[in-house]
Amino acid sequence: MNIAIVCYPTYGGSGVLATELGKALAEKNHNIHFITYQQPVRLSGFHANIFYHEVRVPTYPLFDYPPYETALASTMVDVVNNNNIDLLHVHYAIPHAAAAYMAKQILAKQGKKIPVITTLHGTDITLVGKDKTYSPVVTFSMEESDILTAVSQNLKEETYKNFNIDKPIEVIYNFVDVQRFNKKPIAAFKKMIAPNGEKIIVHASNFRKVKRVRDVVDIFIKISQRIPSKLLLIGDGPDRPEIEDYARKCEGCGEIKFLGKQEQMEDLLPIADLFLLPSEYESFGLAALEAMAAEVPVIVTNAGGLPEINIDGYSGYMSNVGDVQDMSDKALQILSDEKIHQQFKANALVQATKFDIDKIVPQYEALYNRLIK
Ligand code: GMT
Repeated sequence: MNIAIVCYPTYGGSGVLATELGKALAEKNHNIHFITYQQPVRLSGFHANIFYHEVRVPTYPLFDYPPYETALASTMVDVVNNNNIDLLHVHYAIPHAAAAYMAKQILAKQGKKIPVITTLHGTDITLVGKDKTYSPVVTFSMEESDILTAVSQNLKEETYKNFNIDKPIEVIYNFVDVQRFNKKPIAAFKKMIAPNGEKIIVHASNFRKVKRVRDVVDIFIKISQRIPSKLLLIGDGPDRPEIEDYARKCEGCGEIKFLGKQEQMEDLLPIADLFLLPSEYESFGLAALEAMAAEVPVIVTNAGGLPEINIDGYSGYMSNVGDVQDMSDKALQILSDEKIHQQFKANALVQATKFDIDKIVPQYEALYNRLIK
């Protein structure tokens, strides 16, 4: 099949998932055409079946806001026409689903019928999409997509709760390439971070309010008062300056390292002893799943779709949003007993395997086959 994938190229989970999906499909001999404004972060190296089409947005003095959506729809039309595309798969509804609708109409006028799949990822529904500034367009473009998928059961329910739509939503969970993430920790790297065998705690996100990164620091402070440990904060975003400031001032926070954006998560995660994701909401929590695939137990909130991927007391623990005390108690329970820690590590891997790339990608392929038939 010739498939066009539209996504955000940045470090957010939706772009990561879309890129990994495209790469996996290319391995299965499909031709994949990524359409976005920048090379996606996880798309590096050459693959004979992968093509990247950059959306250029010419500016003009009149434009205070360059019309990205128009440029994107026009690029979609161009890519479909010139590459014999069978279907458009857009990730994150805003503005991709609306742009796909526009492209579809233009192509229909030219006599070409192109099916559109929209995958909802989370904030396109729960945070941004339901805002009334965007809601009418998001509702309409979801209805007009040929197939609508959500990355968790919770996101499906949230979509029906927040939008007046009748369209069926199919749940296809996010996935992880377990084989790639389940690597032996790089000993030299571990030694550099934790020279005296300290426990390594990791958090990775885009440092937005919804991630509650300050809770990560507070949980860490409580852990480090009892067990020598280091905290690696991976990623970047609007809350980072405030968190850095907080981490500089607090007692015992000298053990916190800000690594910024990192591409090779499969090299970093295996050195971790515990992963923290105390978010206010996660439709899924791909970062936690990647940690679990690297055999790292997770402490997460019981918000959104997180209970669908983490089993409380098995692959990690879950607490109420903001309950820093509970999360640090549970972290200490895992970290202070080697036998328990090893058991949680093994369970995390078992749990991650349920979302392995080999189980999920065929679900998308089946959907595509159904659609083009
Ligand atoms: O978490 C973010 O802010 C990024 C966002 C995105 O769209 O890139 O992530 C969402 O999609 C990911 C991939 O499906 C999910 O794993 C995240 O849970 C989800 N984030 C939220 O729901 C807050």
